[in-house]
Amino acid sequence: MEKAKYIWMNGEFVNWDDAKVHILTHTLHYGNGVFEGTRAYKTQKGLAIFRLRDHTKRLLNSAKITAIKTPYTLEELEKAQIELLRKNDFDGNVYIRPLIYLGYGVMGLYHINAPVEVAIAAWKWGTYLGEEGLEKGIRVKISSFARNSVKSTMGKAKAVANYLNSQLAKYEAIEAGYEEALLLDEEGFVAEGSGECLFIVRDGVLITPPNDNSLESITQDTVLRIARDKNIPIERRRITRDEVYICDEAFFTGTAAEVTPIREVDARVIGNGARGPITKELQEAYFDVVYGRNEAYEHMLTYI
Ligand code: PPE
Repeated sequence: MEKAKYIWMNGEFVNWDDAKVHILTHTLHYGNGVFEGTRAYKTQKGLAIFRLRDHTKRLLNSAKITAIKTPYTLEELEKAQIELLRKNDFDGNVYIRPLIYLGYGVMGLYHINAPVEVAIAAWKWGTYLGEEGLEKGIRVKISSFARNSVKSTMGKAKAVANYLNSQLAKYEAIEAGYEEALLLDEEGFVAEGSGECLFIVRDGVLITPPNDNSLESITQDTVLRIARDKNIPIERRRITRDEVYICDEAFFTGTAAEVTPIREVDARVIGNGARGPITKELQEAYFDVVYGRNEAYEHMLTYI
């Protein structure tokens, strides 16, 4: 990964190489921490953070869900992210990673007396599933892991602990020669990718599952808004594995993955095995939005 100059830690800008933690950091042992992933794009008017408020709100909500008291307000965290990008003086697109975690000083599961720490890093991060994937589509495997049960882990939180499951699903898919995993829920309905939400297209209708068992994805929401503006019919309902096999088009959405077409699932070719026409239209429209080329969506951008 490409280093940047500074990382924001608890209100201060620290040199990248000095942004360290103690080995008895509570989160390292027990996994209670929450994070965000936000992108900033180099627009014609300079670097702009996409949907900063929504990401920062979700960060604070995640902390609320996992019973962590964040010592900073929404406004303070937004300001910290903006200042971090200004200070680092990036010359390209950036990925921002705020992390709220429990620090050093208390051991044992009862976490409430552990110090709450906040750090924000940002670095230049290119395409998540490859430049070629964005254009030609990726190959996906239905995971042998079910998405975390809503009865035990809380999927509305972008919680560190939830990502053990995602990590193992991703690992399994890659070891099997695929590029990404698609997780079903415990009943067998599509939940989400290891770090993305799923859309399919059937007979011109755009279909994506409700967020019962997936992260409340900001990219999914953006794509749905774009589709509504384009009068593309939308269905929000559960999808089964076999329905994914026989759909006309499929794609993943996520901050990191952006809009990534899927060309194959479990050795079944999707549509004609390339990026489908509706996928292409939505992908291009998404890039127009994040790069500030669509005035109607400019309110979603925070210029640095
Ligand atoms: N589901 C999961 C499990 C998830 O992690 C993400 C984001 C999404 C859906 C899409 O959410 P949104 O970014 O709001 O559209 N995954 C992040 C993690 C990437 C990583 O490997 O780290 C991301 O895209 O930033």
